[in-house]
Amino acid sequence: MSYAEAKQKYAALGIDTDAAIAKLRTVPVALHCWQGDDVRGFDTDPSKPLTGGIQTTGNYPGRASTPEQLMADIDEVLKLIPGKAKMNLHASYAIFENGEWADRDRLEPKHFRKWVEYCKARGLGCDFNPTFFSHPKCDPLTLSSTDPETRKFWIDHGKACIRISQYLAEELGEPCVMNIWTGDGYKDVPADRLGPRVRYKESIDEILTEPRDKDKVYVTVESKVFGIGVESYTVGSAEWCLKYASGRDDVVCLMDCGHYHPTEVVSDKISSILTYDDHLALHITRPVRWDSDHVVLFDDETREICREIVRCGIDKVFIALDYFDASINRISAWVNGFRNTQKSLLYALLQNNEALKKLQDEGNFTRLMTEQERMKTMPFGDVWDEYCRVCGAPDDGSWFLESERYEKEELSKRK
Ligand code: RNT
Ligand code: ZN
Repeated sequence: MSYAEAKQKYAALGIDTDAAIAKLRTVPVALHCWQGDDVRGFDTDPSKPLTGGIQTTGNYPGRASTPEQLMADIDEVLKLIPGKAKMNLHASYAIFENGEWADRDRLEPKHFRKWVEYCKARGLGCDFNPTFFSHPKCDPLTLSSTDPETRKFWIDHGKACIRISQYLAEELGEPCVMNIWTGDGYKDVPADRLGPRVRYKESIDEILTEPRDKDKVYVTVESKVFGIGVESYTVGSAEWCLKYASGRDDVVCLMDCGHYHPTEVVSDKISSILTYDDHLALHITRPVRWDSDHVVLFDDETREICREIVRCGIDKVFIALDYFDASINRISAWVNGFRNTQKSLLYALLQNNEALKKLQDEGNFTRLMTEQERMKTMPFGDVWDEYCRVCGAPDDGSWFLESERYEKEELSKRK
């Protein structure tokens, strides 16, 4: 009943709520496997600290420490979220069988066979990330290292990851976004900023000589402003990545909300890139004062990002989540962030964009402000509830009970 009323109210503004719901159900949002285990992965000593300038804080009990636990946790998340998810894996989540182990430059598709089985059984596509951190060969530079052997190791890792991405795309029948991010940089004022950036370019050029179907594997480069321990200089800066992607037709820019100066916002950058490019990739996260990777909320900036995604072309943007909070129940962290992203996308699909754009173009800014404010108290919650219902997902009032049950029966038993 309340949905029928909400539907009418939106229809009076020319907005089709059923169409918005149907559209959102087709838009993939990549679910990052690394929220479940504090970015530890399975291929190196999990007791070693995370490197590459990123850090998780908190020691909430229940962290997944085996592939089986991580997969079980993701299953729990999938039960509690509406919409179309796809997996997002890091190379460090390789699953070795029969006592075998391979270093990052030797990773093969078979090390992701179990993930392929997992995704197939759940109808999920999968994105992929080479892991250029938390490894003894981070010197701390990787692709921009001065040491040719170190550079070669990481180039070979990148190439191996292209082969794995191709395998994931082929097996799962959905394109794979392969994102290159490194924490390469310096703690203190460098004497040579150009050298590492030139080497970075040469290394990524070399990685991209690896054959792939370019309509199946989309390579992205993710920029950053600084990391912990690399505060003064980041090789893959915003300008570097923008220029790199614009210099090639087979590389897409990836923007992470936490990778800019504190008053910069990603929402304003989306249209600049899509003025020139067919595609753009995002890591949706929430920076609190810095690149803190907090759980995504249904907040102003997330809504504005989603409004821009919808206005510029929702099918042009590869949407992925990227946060890791170890201070709260990790399943709830995952579910809240995914649901809030979905909520923001649905909210964005329910704007009367055409009418608002017309007001802007006519220069009627008084009315534009008034109409934009009016949209904020439309009965959005009823449409969201309906969306969850048609997706077969629990509503906002009930998913947490199931998450609590899982915590009690499963997570609390983990060492
Ligand atoms: C780090 C980047 C990067 C990572 C993941 C784990 O600052 O945001 O995307 O968070 O690859
Ligand atoms: Zn990121």
